Amino acid sequence: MKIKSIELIEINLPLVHFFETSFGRTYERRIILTHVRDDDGAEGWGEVTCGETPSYSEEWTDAAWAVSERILAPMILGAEVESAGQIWDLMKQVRGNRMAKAALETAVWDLEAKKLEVPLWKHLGGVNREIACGVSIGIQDSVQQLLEKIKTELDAGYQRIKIKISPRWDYDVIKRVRETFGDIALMGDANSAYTLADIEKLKSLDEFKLMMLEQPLPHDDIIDHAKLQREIATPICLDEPIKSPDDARKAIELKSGKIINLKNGRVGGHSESKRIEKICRESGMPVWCGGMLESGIGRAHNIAISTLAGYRLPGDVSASKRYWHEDIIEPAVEVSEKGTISAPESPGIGFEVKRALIEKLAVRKTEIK
Ligand code: OSB
Ligand code: MG
Repeated sequence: MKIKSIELIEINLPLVHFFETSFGRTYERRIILTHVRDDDGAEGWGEVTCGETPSYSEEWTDAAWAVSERILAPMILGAEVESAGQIWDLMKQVRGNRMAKAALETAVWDLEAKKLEVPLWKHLGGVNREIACGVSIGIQDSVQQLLEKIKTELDAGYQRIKIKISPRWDYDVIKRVRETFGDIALMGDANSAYTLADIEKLKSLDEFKLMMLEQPLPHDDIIDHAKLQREIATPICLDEPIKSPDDARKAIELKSGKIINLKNGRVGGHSESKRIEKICRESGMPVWCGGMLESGIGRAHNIAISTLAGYRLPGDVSASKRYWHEDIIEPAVEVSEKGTISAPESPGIGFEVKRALIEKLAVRKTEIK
C-alpha cells in the first residue's frame, strides 16, 4: 500500500453547549480532518483531536496544521507499507505531536479496513459489538444547571456520569449531586487542577465513593499521583500523562493510579492504543476510551477502538447530538436506552462522511501529493 495524497481540511464547528474544564471554556471547535488516498483509489478519514489552545496538551490547531502539512504528511506520502500498523513507525523521528500523528495514522487504518471490506473495529481486533457509554459534563454556571444536565443524561440511559471539577467546583457540588441522585455511577475529572498541597481536600472526597477521580495532579506527573493514591481510597484515573506504552507500564509499576483513560489522539493513534490496551489488560488495569469533543470522524474511530477487550469501563464516547446540531457523518452517532453504542457493520469507520457539509464548514484546505 502506498499513500498517494493527503488532504488537510480545517472545519469550524460550534458546540451545542459550551464545554468548561478547569482550564477554560470552549464554544466552537476548530477541527483538522485528514483524508488519505492510496494508489488503488482507496480512501480513509481521520481527525486531529487537539484543542484550540495548548491547554490540555502542547498541541493546538495551528501547530497541528503546520506539523501535519510540513513534517508528517511528507513522511507518509509515497512510502511503501504493508499495513496501517507501520504508519506510526514512519513518523518515529518526530517527537510528541501525537494528535497530529494519530489523525494521519487512523485515516490509514480506515483506508485499509475499507480496502479489506471489514469494519474497522474488527480489523483493530475488537471483540465487543456494543460499547458502554458515559458522559462528561463540564463546569456549569450554577449547580442547578448541572443537576438538570445530569438528569437529562441519566434519563437518556448513560451508564455513568463524569463531572468536571476544580477547587472552586468540587466538594459542595458533588455533595449536591449525591443528595439528588443517590448511588449513581459518578466520577470527577480535575484536569490537573490540584497539587499535593490539596491532599486534605482530595481525601475529603472519599466520602462520596466516586468510581474514580481523574487526573487530580499536574498533567505530566505520575510520581505524586502514586503518593496521593496511597492516601485516598478513591481510585485515581490517569489521563494527560499517559502518552505511550512506556508511560502506561511505568504508571502501573509505580501504582500511580488504578484506571487509565485511554485517548486515541493523546497516544498517537490506533497502533499505540492497541499496545497500551494490551499492557493494561495483561496487568489487570482497566482502561476506557476518553473523548476530546470530536466530530463524527474522531468519534467513529473512538467507537472502533473501544471494542477491544481491555476497554472495560464506560467511556466518554457519547451521541453526536450532545455536541453538534448536525454531525459531519451519516448516520449521526446514537446511543441506545441502555447507554450503549453498536459498532457499525460496514467497512472502515462504518459511517458515511458528509463531504458537501465539510466543504461548507471548511475554513482552509491543502492537499499534499
Ligand atoms: O479531560 O477528558 C478530558 C474534553 C476536552 C479536553 C479534555 C477532556 C475532555 C472531556 C470531554 O472530558 C470528553 C468528551 O465528551 O468528548
Ligand atoms: Mg480527562
